[in-house]
Amino acid sequence: MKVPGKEFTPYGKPSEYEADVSRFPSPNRVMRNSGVAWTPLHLLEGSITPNGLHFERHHNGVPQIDPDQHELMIHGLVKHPLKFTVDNLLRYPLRSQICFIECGGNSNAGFNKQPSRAAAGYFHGMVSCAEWTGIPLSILLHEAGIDKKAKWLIAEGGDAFVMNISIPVEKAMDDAIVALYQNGERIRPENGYPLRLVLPGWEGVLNVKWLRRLTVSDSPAMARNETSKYTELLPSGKARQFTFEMEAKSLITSPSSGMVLKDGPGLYQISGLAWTGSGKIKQVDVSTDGGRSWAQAELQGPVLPKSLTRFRIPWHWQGGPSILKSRAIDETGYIQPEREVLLANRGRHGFFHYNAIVNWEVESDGNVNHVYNRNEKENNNLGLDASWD
Ligand SMILES: Nc1nc2c(c(=O)[nH]1)N[C@H]1C(S)=C(S)[C@@H](COP(=O)(O)O)O[C@H]1N2
Ligand SMILES: [Mo]
Repeated sequence: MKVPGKEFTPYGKPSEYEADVSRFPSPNRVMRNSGVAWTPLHLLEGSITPNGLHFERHHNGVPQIDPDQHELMIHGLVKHPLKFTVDNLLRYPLRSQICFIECGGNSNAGFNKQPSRAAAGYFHGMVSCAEWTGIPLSILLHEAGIDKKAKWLIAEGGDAFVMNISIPVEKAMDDAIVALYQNGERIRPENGYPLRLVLPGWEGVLNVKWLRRLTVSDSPAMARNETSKYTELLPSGKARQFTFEMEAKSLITSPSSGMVLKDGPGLYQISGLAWTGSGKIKQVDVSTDGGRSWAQAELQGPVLPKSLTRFRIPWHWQGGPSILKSRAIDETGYIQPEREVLLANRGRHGFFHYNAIVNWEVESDGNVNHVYNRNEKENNNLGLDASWD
């Protein structure tokens, strides 16, 4: 460079050459403001999601909330109903926690009969990881003095959907946060500005954005998003409900679907993400021969509970066709299942909590594609098209 560079900027942006690194808004939305925008996991490294790329899932758009007008109310089965402005809340002791948020509908294209042609992030990118800073909800509940009969909290958002959902009091008293900051700056409007609930390790839908009300109750609300949606219909005809914790999952982000190994045979690095709502990831195994043999990947430390954990392993690609898989094991001993095992247990009407092992096939010409296991019998030809909801 022989000439002076550009001026200072008040708020930095990625290089103009990185314009393709963007969220992917869901197509085929029935309503313009209801849907998702996926995080481009395949275009990112490390384990923290930049704020502008955190996935978005809204049921009726992003409300514009003036923080000076916003209030949070805690009432119901409490001794002292309380109301807080954002300024009131900022005087409380803050706590930061890095954790992932994952939509229960993440990866549910895996229920489809045909493998998804989408890039890894535009198929599995309803998960992101950030450092959330806010007030432990237990502090506010102690101040309100919750009744012994209290079992549930009904959390309500200030969006036009007026999202409401029930949260067990134990989780609220354990590690729930009323978050104000996301990766050091105030939460982005898309992710809940000025306030959201963060329930580390629990299903995305419980992390109520634009939080305005917590009603302490002895029973759940039986709201739309815990009855008709975010429950999983099983082959028995019964549905699982209140499936809060996200089970262990992993995904190779590079190389992954849609990429091309342009340089031909030789040494590559396999890199991916693993996470579990149960605590820490203990081990990630990687196979390059469709699951016949496995090797243990290196986990990037520090391995944090309920957070995205980066794993990496070198791979010498011989040039022939090869099927890459990753398999997460968490500290409870839970092992990420193969797709046929998940489908045998859960059927294909469930839509939510799809966490099966993912296969990427590297073809001889270096093209990478999503495939299902060769031996898998498509014995359940229901032909469902999974949705993000
Ligand atoms: N108020 C409100 N909160 C909400 C939602 C919503 O539509 N309205 N969507 C929920 C769902 S389904 C998910 S997966 C997460 C997504 O959080 P994010 O958009 O910050 O990634 O927010 C949850 N909280
Ligand atoms: Mo969700």
